Amino acid sequence: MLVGVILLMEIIISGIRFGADGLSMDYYMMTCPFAEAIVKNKVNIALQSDPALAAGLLRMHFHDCFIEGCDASILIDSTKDNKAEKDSPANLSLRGYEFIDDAKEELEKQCPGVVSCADIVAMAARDAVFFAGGPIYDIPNGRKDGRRSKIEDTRNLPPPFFNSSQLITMFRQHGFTVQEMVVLSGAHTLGVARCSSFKFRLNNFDSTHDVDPSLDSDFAKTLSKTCSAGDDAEQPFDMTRNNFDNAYFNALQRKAGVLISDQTLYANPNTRGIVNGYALNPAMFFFDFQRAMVKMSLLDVKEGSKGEVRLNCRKIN
Ligand code: HEM
Ligand SMILES: *[C@@H]1O[C@H](CO)[C@@H](O)[C@H](O)[C@H]1NC(C)=O
Ligand SMILES: CC(=O)N[C@H]1CO[C@H](CO)[C@@H](O)[C@@H]1O
Repeated sequence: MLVGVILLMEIIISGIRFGADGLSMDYYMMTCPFAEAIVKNKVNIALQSDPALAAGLLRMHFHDCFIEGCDASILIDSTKDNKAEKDSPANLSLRGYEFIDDAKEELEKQCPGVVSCADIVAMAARDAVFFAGGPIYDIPNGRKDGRRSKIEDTRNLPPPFFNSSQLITMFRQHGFTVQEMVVLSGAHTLGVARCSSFKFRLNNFDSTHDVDPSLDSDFAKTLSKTCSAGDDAEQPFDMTRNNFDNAYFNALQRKAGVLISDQTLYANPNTRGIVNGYALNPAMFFFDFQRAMVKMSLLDVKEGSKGEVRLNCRKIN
């Protein structure tokens, strides 16, 4: 009897629709039962030798999903006839490609032609968040890999100088609420930005200010010092760059956000309350973050014949 009830619940849970019919929890249960475990294990091992990879994997998933949907288009290498997303300036600092290749290779050995690159990116981002100390959550799988990757599509990515209304508009176009935009920005609890992404805040900011007035003056000195090492010098978003925590939101309250697009969330009264909430309550940040991540992982996914399972993540079959 109990077994029957559990089975029934399993069926109901795996039957939950995500607005993406071809996707489900346990998608690989019959075809590649260890797919999730293989990715999780690989992420765990990789982060032990390179904790900064967590940020790379998380950002890669975001860039993938915001351009052409979560279809691993971000992984395609350019060819002589096609400049791919990868070669856009907005993407040059992405890291983690080798990790995805490595995971794909292992999965191809275990279950050839079954696990899509798009699912690997989504699972790796999810596992990276967890191993960095963030929330644990489940995502449905079954994303197919896309056949298009064009440099010009990267204009759908938000640039670092956007103010909160521009961010709100861009995220709304992808179906996200204001609160979801703010909580997803909390991904900047991991990783770094390079000086080229924020140096315009430090000199000749606008006609009346030399330095961005939304920036704390001591923190402005810290950023200038970072930039004295050149455009590629890295500035952590918060004091714990490899820990998934709410320190990012605390930094915004101190006017120590690295990008304009970070600090604007506190400067603008429409989003300040949300920032204050997450700064005060890390559990609420974690809860809302994982929900928004599941939503992001379903953006315009390709199902069935709309895509393929790439054999090499860098090349269309
Ligand atoms: C709200 C709009 C966003 C803007 C304008 C933005 C912009 C940026 C920029 C400019 C960088 C630094 C790139 C560099 O200088 O090398 C960066 C890094 C990063 N972004 Fe975002 N981002 C946004 C939202 C997101 C979202 C939604 C996620 C994930 C859910 C994300 C995850 C990351 C991560 C983890 C890093 C650090 C990467 C590393 O250290 O390798 N970002 N972002
Ligand atoms: C954001 O930037 C846009 C374009 O520059 C501008 O029209 C708008 O007034 C700005 N909004 C805020 C809240 O600063
Ligand atoms: C958004 C972003 O990261 N843009 C940078 C991408 O890389 C080029 C070249 O390194 C920089 O000039 C951009 O600022």
